[in-house]
Amino acid sequence: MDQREGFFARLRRGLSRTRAAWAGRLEGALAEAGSSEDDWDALEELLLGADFGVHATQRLLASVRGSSRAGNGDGAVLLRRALADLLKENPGMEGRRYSESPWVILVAGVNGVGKTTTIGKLAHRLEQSGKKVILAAGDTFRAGAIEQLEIWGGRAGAEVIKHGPGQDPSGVVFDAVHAAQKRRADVLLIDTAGRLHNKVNLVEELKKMRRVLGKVQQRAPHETLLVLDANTGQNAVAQARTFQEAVGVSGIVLTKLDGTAKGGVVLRIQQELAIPIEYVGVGEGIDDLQEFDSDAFVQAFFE
Ligand SMILES: Nc1nc2c(ncn2[C@@H]2O[C@H](COP(=O)(O)OP(=O)(O)OP(=O)(O)O)[C@@H](O)[C@H]2O)c(=O)[nH]1
Ligand SMILES: [Mg+2]
Repeated sequence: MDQREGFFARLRRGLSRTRAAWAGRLEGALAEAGSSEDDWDALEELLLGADFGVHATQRLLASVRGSSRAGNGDGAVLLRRALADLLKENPGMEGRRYSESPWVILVAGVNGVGKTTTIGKLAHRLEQSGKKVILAAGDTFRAGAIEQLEIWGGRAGAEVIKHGPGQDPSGVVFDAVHAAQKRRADVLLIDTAGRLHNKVNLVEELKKMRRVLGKVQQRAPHETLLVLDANTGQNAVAQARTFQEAVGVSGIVLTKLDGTAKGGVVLRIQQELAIPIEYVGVGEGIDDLQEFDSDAFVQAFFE
């Protein structure tokens, strides 16, 4: 694969399963829609099938039906426009990042969703744009987690601050902020443990990390990114609610879009949670993370 394959091409490839499963059928249903109530029901079924969720599906349908009644053009164009409009309702941070240094980003999520991989990809992107990045090995729980982060640090060219396995993650965070301050790093990315079985402890640990961060650097963490696996649908929404209540979430990273045929989950998550999607993961490679761009998403979904 060409390493310099463009961002859009990667996104398009990441969405290929979704596109193959739904784009043609949606456009087909839209070409019919309007003649009877059954046609709209068929469209609704398709949107639910692509994992847009009930709330977003109703809003999309209302918008398309409204414009269609007003005679505002063909259904497929109306759906794209409605999708793009809804996706813009919760814009991400975009240009508002990195105004303080170190800019501290806490990365959370249940196990296996792609936290460590996302940190590696993000560190690479930042290093490529000339930022100095430090990684904190805050997952001291899972065997091999520290080594995994070190491998990513090596690939991205970012130093890793670590303690031993089983040590208190808040201690790692404390040291990592000091190291980032001393070395004048631009960004500190904090990896955390994501174990499913004792959620209470996980959440308590995250709360403690946040408290420690706030003490050693005002306003830190500047972002708390929650990583969600695009394949988990409704469960992802439930996970986000838990984390949102416990530690606050500034943005979502939606990973493994390339592994799902239900890319509608992007809109569902953004609508049901009212939390911006900041990044999407479209593969396992170091270049397979993108800032979420709603227009590019809509285009890649259909074309
Ligand atoms: N296809 C695909 N795989 C991904 C993506 N992001 C992560 N993965 C894979 O998902 C698996 C788990 O990734 P990790 O980064 O280890 O996940 P984690 O959340 O850190 O897991 P724990 O540390 O065990 O909680 C790995 O095999 C990754 O390569 C993505 O966008 N697409
Ligand atoms: Mg991990």
